[in-house]
Amino acid sequence: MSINPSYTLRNKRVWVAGHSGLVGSALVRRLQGEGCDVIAAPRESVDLRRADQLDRWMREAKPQAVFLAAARVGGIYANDTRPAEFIYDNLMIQSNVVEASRRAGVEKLMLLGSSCIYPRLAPQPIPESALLTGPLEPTNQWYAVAKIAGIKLGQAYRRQYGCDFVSVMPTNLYGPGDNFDLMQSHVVPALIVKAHQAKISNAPSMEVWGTGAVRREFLFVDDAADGMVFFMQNYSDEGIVNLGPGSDVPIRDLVGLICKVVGYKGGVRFDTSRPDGAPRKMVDTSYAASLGWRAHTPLQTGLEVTYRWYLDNVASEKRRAVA
Ligand code: GFB
Repeated sequence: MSINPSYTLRNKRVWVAGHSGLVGSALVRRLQGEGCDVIAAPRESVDLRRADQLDRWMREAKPQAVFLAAARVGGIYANDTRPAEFIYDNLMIQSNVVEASRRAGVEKLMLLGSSCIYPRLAPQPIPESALLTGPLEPTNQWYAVAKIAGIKLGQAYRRQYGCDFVSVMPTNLYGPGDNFDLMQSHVVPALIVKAHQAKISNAPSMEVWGTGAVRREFLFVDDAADGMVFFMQNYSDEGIVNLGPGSDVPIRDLVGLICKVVGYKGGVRFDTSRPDGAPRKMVDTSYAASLGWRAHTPLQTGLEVTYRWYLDNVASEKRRAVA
């Protein structure tokens, strides 16, 4: 039985681990309508890689439900150049949060994975059953291995201890609160920065990494948060659930869309010395749909909201720092 409609977040103490990140901040926004008490672990005193610090905080905070949205994340360059951080930090965060949640008697926990857990050449769209059926994409294998271990942790704790721990796998995420640092970011925030800077400096062209031919599927982060809350309340099984909008685009078309949203009319230079990463990773969302959830936000709308957030929160900060 996959559906367990009985879990309610109302009046519960709900810990959003990673509350200030892209997904965590969207979850905090989304949970405002659920009548729960959202709690956060202070970053200064609780390093989730440290079991002792986490245990101390858990004993006082006593969360009843946990969204594990804390992770070491980044785009293709960060993943490829900082493999140790991506595997170590994520393994530690997941192991500590899962074990501390078991010890604290947490009623329900949701782990957040990623579409990069699937084999590089998985069938498209990728069904949940493709997990562990082939070699991973080399640029993010470290992160992927840690995320697969997270899924397996949740499944093992469910089997051995009867913990109600579930996992969802969103495809590439973007939205307000994203990381706009070009050396760490994913493609959407990177191209927003590049198109914006090219526009304000009247540059004849902007640089795009790779060939532009690979395809990606982008899920607006508020849709992802909505899906996470939905499955927290309505799903209780060891099988993973893909979250995505159900359509993907070549990077070349994403560039065109972002230039339109930003209002940049110059040219594009593809730097093919940069890696492309996986040729395609569009997830099969039919399982999520059969359980009653779909994403709503069209890509252009999500990009417009994200660009507005960038102008109000990142570009304006930079202008103030220069003034
Ligand atoms: O979003 P992204 O960094 O990560 O890159 P992945 C997606 C595609 O966009 C790649 C191209 O083909 C990049 O080469 N791209 C073009 C750019 N211009 C840029 C740019 O300026 N910056 C960036 N970052 N990319 C990530 C994984 O893979 O997917 C993570 O590394 C995570 O671990 C995430 O799993 C979902 O989609 O290739």
